[in-house]
Amino acid sequence: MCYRMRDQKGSSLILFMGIAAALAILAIAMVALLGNTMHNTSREQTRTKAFDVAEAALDVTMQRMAVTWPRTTDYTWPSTDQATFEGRFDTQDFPRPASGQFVKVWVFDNVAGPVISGWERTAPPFDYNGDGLVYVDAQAYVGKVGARIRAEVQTVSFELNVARGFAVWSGGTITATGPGNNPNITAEDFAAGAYSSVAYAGGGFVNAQSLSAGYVVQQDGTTDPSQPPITQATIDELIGIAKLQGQYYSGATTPSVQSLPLNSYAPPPGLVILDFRGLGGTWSVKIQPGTYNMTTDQDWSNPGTLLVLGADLEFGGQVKFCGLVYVDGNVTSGLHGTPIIYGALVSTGDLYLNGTAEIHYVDEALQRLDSRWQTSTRLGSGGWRELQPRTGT
Ligand SMILES: [Ca+2]
Repeated sequence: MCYRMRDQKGSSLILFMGIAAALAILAIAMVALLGNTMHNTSREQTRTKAFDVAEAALDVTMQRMAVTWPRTTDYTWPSTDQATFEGRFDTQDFPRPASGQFVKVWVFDNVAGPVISGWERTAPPFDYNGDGLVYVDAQAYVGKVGARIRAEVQTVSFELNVARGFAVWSGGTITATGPGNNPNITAEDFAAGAYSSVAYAGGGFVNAQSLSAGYVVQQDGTTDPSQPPITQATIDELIGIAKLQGQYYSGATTPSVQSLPLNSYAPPPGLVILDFRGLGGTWSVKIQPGTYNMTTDQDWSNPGTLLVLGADLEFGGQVKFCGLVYVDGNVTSGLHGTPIIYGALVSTGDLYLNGTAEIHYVDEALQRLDSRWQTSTRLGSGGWRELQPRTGT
């Protein structure tokens, strides 16, 4: 009896030890598995953080390039911008890598070009071919874990959509006068498109001996000639662009407008808006006698736009301008005024050409205005993809 009890106790002990051993092995395995899982989760969280930083860097770069597209120079973040950006990610949650940069951005063109010393690619770090498309690589390292994104970035341009075919448009009367003076309106490039130039005057023509009768007929037949060639909505949008570019003058800045060095605003951006609306009184912008070459003669590859709102414009000097002149008021050219415009002249009021004015309708110049001002950037059709991050950068 005693032996049988001892045997039973012995068997129970062995069974217990076996179970305990199995449990211990299971516990060790569980701890190892848990540790591994936690490690992987932690690494994945860090990778997500690195990706978020790289994505934020791409967003900031696209915003910066919306204001300043890298046309001709290397694209880099100013050191202050870099410091500000990095300061938004505290070092506790986003530990910095032991070596290399926390975040870095590369820009390179979609074509090969001249190799730039010290640059890792054969494609120049700006829009070398000028097609409004570049690649942006954004990389971030959080601790030892990195993430890198490559995006195709394109410019988005504002389309001016000037109604084509108007060399001169006036909401009032067009007076072209003065013996010995030869105000004339000519069409420069019939061959470039289906548009012929016309002069339209809502109030009719007065003594317009040097205007061909054929010019008063709208040629393309698709646009109502009684409507200004540029809409108010477009003007409002242009004001927004001019403000962004520091080329909008109004209110407190108007005293300086009279002496505005019009010949100094070489394109780009080629946009100046003088706005006198709502100021009370009668305003007139006079271009003083003198020579103002606002464009290279007959070079309409870089046209500009001059808008005068709520004031008259008087050409008192010899002015050469390529692009669109729009005046919400009257336009006069005095005895000494010899405006030469390659593009179009629009006046909501009367147009009085006395000096030796020449208005040359250039359709190509107006076409080019449609891609003149970049308003933003967007991802190109190639979108973005994730790449293997590079160490030691
Ligand atoms: Ca390009």
